[in-house]
Amino acid sequence: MYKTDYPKGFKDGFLWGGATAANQVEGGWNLDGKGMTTAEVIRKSEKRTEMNLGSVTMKAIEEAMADTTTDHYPKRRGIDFYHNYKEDIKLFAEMGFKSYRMSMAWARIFPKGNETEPNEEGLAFYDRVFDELAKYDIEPVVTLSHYEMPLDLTIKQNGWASRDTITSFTRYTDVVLKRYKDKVRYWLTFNEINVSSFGFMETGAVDSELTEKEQLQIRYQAVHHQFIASALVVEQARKINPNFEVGCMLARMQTYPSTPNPADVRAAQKNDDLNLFFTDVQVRGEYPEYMNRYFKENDVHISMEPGDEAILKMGTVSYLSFSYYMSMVTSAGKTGDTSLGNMINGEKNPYLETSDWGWQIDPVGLRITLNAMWDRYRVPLFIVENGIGALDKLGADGKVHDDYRIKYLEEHIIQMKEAVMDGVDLMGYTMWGCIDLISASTSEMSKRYGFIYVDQDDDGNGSLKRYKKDSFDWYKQVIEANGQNI
Ligand code: BGP
Repeated sequence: MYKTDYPKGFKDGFLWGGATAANQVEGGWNLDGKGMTTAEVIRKSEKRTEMNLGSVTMKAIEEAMADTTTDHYPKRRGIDFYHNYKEDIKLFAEMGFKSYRMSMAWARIFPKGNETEPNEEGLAFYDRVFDELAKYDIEPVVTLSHYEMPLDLTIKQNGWASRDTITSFTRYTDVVLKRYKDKVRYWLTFNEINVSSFGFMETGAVDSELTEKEQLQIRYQAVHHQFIASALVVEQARKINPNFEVGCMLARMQTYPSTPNPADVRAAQKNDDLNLFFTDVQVRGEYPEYMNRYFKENDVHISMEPGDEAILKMGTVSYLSFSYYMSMVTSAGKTGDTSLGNMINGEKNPYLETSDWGWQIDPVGLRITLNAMWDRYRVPLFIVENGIGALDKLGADGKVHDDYRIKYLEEHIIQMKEAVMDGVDLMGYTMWGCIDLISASTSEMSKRYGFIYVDQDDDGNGSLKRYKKDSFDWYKQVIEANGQNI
């Protein structure tokens, strides 16, 4: 019997909130015993693109470690959340946040990645943050690894290229899962795990001097190690606290064909499979068949150990989270005009407008993605990143009139609601960069996402004072009404 009714809006307890990552907000990069991370050797002057995510060399790392220039400062200084977290969380609470997605800097806990004992001061910092969130009933959603790892693991074992990194990671996760057992319920293992197939930022493996073929090999092997690590975390979590929810996190790139030509439709389907490969493994617990052919044709050989298959099967996630900023277009043969994108570029979609950074804005694409992912996986979905990077201007009145941001978010939330009415199980929405932070791809401050403006420019000048943007009050109303006001 089919149901004669359908949901009219977001469920009770919907996790409205915002998201950040440790390396983009915290600062305090060398305080209280913290070790250096891979995020802190990335130069501001070297723009990250699909092509150079893997371009960090060992020489560049050595230079960064010795560096006295300011080229690496943005992620080392962040917006000084390390000292401002109380003020920032208070502002989140004022907006009525139900959840706050944040990440932990692994190198605060294990500065060099392989110590036998964790760094107590690092653990104490996150205790303070979680306690502050608890004061306002804000549920933390914690990413265990968001584009960073202890730099020593890169130097000594080439990051996730080495199987040994699984042990380093699960030692860290064992400590934090136990320590925060009663403070955190929602965990995410790797931010945008698919970005590992683009290189250094996610794998922590230096592969810039390798051929393309060798890069593909090392990156997919690194991905395999992350899959195993993630599955082992799910198992650890089950034992430590059965109420834990451990999810995966994908940079979702819904791909459209450039024309109805079946060849283009097939090209788009293939692209989509390469994107969904990661969630196929983490949600379904096994490598999908179509990847066997892809690996064969691209001469990639994944080295697996006996027992790996069983680990993947046992360690499937209980929810699927993803970032959504745009959709992509692809063709089978010739490629049209290029459009810029989040980590990866595609073709221009003539029906869409773009952000100041050329990302194609596509709210309906979010609904398409939500419906398709729900159909494919049937596990609760969580949008943990969505938003618009813009060149906000602080006016003389101390305000930022960001009507374009309100428009962007409103249009996306309308589509989320449509998907929910279609029956999609959506757990929450954490808008990316709820407070202005350092951009992941440009290492700049001027690409702003927040409801809260932070006074700092690309050169690190500014008071770091926080100001509410117009979107601040708008989002507060959305949360208050549980999205029923739009
Ligand atoms: C995602 C990352 C975030 C974030 C966001 C916006 O890919 O998970 O860390 O930065 O994109 O990207 P950017 O900062 O490059 O505008």
